[in-house]
Amino acid sequence: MPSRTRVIMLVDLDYFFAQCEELRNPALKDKPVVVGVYSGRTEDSGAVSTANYVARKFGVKSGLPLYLAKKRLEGADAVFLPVDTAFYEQVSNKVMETLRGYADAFEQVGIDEAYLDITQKVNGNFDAVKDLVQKMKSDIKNKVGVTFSVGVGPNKLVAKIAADRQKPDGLTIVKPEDVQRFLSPLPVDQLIGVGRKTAAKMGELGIRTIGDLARYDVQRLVAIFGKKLGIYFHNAANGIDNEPVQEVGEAESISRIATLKEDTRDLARIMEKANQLIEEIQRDAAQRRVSFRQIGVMAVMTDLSAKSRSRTLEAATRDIAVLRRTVQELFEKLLSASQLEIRRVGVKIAHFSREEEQQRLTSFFRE
Ligand code: DCP
Ligand code: CA
Ligand code: CA
Repeated sequence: MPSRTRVIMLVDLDYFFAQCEELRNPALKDKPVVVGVYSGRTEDSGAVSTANYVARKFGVKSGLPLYLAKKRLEGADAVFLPVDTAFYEQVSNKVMETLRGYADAFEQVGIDEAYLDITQKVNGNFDAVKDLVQKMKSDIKNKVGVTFSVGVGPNKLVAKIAADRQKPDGLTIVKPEDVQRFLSPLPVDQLIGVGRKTAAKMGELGIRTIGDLARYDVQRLVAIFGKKLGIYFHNAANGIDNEPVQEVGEAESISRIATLKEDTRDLARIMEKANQLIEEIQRDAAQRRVSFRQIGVMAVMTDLSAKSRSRTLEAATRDIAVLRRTVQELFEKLLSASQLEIRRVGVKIAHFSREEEQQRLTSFFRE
């Protein structure tokens, strides 16, 4: 097949969890907003999931311990919120549904990113991309109310790096003839697969930028990093990437969350609500014809901190009895790790496989 120039786009939603919180409470917009995972040991133990751009000005970012975030934001009228994955997934689903309509091929990666192959939509013409992106941006602003940043290039690798260049609400287009010039000066750890350790090792070899890596002898890279990685590094640094944009086919997880009639630590009451959620999840999973390997529960405690527990099964299942039993065990565990009462409960299944891919099914949903 003759290789034709592709036009590939990466969409990455801006400060996603925090933007979702602003969406349902616009009064937050001008304040520093921090979304965190509260580990629950003490009031401030846990880490920042993400923060809006107002909070980032204070040096608050993903991964920062919450107590440090609080310290940096002292007196700034900041708002701290627990992660609400179910809500963020709703917002994400709406965005993805709309984005899909703009693509010849669509591939969601994670909750806030997607690749779009738009080659045919723009007739292979990079000069037509800007108008299309502006249309997409205002469409999603109107329909869902969120902003995102976009990178465009001749492949996924370039699109991904480009999307990081201008944020929030950014757009960076790298035409095929500009790829070398674009990549060359960037630090080598911008490439997927070059983590801190690899970057340090490359540094010892005198490789600091992607350009350095592109010029480095490929045979020596193979000798040092092995055949697969060595060749990958060489190609990536030269902006070569032939990975197609491919539909994943399934959402990554199905989850439900609900508020209890009153706060409680009574397992029977918790399971009464959880069983309702489990039934909804089962229906959803059956419709999509998926089995699942991972089961998770989450709870929002009286103090609004969020806790979660999950378990990966030996093999994929769609047995509702397994789901019920595991959910109960996970809630038992969760309760024993805290003195607090539970206010909201959530159940989630993930790690899907399609029924067709499975051997003869050994278990069916029991009603
Ligand atoms: N996330 C998290 N913990 C991390 C990193 C991210 O929980 N250490 C979650 C929260 C983010 C979401 O994943 O909102 C998406 O991650 P991104 O890296 O895309 O970061 P943001 O969307 O928050 O910010 P940006 O505007 O830089 O894309
Ligand atoms: Ca993002
Ligand atoms: Ca992202």
